[in-house]
Amino acid sequence: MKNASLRAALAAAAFTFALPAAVSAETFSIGDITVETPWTRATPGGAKVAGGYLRIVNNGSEADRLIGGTSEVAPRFEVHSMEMRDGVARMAPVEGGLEIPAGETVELAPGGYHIMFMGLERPLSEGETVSGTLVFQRAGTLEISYPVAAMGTRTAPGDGGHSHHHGGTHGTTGGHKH
Ligand SMILES: [Cu+2]
Repeated sequence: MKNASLRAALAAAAFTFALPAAVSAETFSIGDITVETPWTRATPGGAKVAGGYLRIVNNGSEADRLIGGTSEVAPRFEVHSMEMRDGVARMAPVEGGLEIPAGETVELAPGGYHIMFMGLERPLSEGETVSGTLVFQRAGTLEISYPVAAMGTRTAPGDGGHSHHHGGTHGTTGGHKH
């Protein structure tokens, strides 16, 4: 009896931990460009910006550039770099587009390059999906969608990052001084 209930509890726990993976890791392609696991995350009410994260693979023999895009939740789309200076995270728009060298993969993730949806028209809620486009100089316009992960998520849903320690100093909006 004890065993059975323990097993039931374990099964329930396994089910709970399996849920984040249900936010499926999607892949989108156009020409030589493949975009893997786009995601964004929930925002506090009143937030004016949200970050977009994904991996861009250039399977071609020539460099391409991510030069713009759109989203259904904000009028402006920017690609930013982020670096730590004097212990403060600073973001800046990437001038001239983000280069994706031939045969290489460029990762947009919290703490580094990222997409920024500027002038957010409404908060993003965990579990919904935001659609948008990415515009590449060579490959053209690609329609993608971003599942919305929980507020404060640091790694791509489905990438197995659940066990990471989430430091208390990572604010969801603290570094965004736009
Ligand atoms: Cu930014």
